[in-house]
Amino acid sequence: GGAVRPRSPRRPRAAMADGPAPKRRREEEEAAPGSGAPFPLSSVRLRRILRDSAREKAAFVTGPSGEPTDAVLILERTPFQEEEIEELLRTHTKLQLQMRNDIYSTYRLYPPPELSEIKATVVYPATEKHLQKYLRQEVHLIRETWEDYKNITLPFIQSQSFSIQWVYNILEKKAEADRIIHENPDPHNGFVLVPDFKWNQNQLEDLYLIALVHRRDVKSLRDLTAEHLPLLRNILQEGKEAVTKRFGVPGSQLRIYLHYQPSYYHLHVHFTALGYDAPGSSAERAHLLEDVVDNLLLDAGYYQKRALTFALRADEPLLKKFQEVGRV
Ligand code: M7G
Repeated sequence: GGAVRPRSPRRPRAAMADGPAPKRRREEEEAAPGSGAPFPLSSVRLRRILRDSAREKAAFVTGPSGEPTDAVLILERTPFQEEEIEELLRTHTKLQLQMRNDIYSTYRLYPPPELSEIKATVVYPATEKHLQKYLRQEVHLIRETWEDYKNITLPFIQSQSFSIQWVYNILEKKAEADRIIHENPDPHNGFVLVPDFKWNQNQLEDLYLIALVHRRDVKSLRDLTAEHLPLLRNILQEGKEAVTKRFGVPGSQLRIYLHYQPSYYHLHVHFTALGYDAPGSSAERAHLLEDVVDNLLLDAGYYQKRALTFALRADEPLLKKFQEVGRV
């Protein structure tokens, strides 16, 4: 399809765009992981809106599906920092009245460039699965028993899941090495704590970090047994300490949890600010690490016994597999 024109330049949107134009191919190759060259944003063309989210204030763009130049671009406004507000009031370039009624009035306020930062996340080259991930769709709840996991989910994730090369790059210090907040180098019970790429580290309101375990044999919550308790306790204790030390946020203001299902099948733990309504912190996806530890103490095989609930998008192939056997 042709390019979709933004419906309103001020509203957040989600879109698809063409990948970089072919004449920029050399530049793209130079923009390979680790090269440091910026993504050639000006040669991207808007193709389709994937998601238009007021909450995340995000835009998504990509090239023609199936082509090697596919890209997903996420644009989002970041929260105000307190000290920026005075600066904004002093230096705004224009204030345009929209409406006035009694004691109420609304304006359009135009900030100077240094106060109008937009966080841009690029996935390039993006796979079809990335497009699906960012496409807003109807969702359905699945109640997955252990049998379902073994017979349906596990074979599926083994054939389909996202590459976790980016995780190995962090663990091997080939990427984001300068961003590491804390590391426990033990190959069995150690982990690396880094800022999640959803967080720009400008303000603590949307603090988001991720702990990636060194061992590579744990795919998700489903694999956890009492054997993993020392690892999980290290993440909980050292992770909290490191965040408090670096960012001054106490453990009592952190939401520390795992996703089930995750997008990436290498065990990792999310650390988000308690006051931040982080995407994926909903009841059908987030499992508090402290609860996970308690459950494993009660029963070493807890996560190989109980059913787990999660949501799947309408056109995800895994949903089809559950539908085929009458589980949805
Ligand atoms: P998840 O629960 O597997 O999937 O979490 P989700 O993305 O659907 O939540 C993976 C987490 O890793 C997410 O919070 C991502 O934002 C984060 N993440 C993904 N990638 C590809 C990167 C990356 O390259 N660097 C960093 N620092 N974080 C990432």
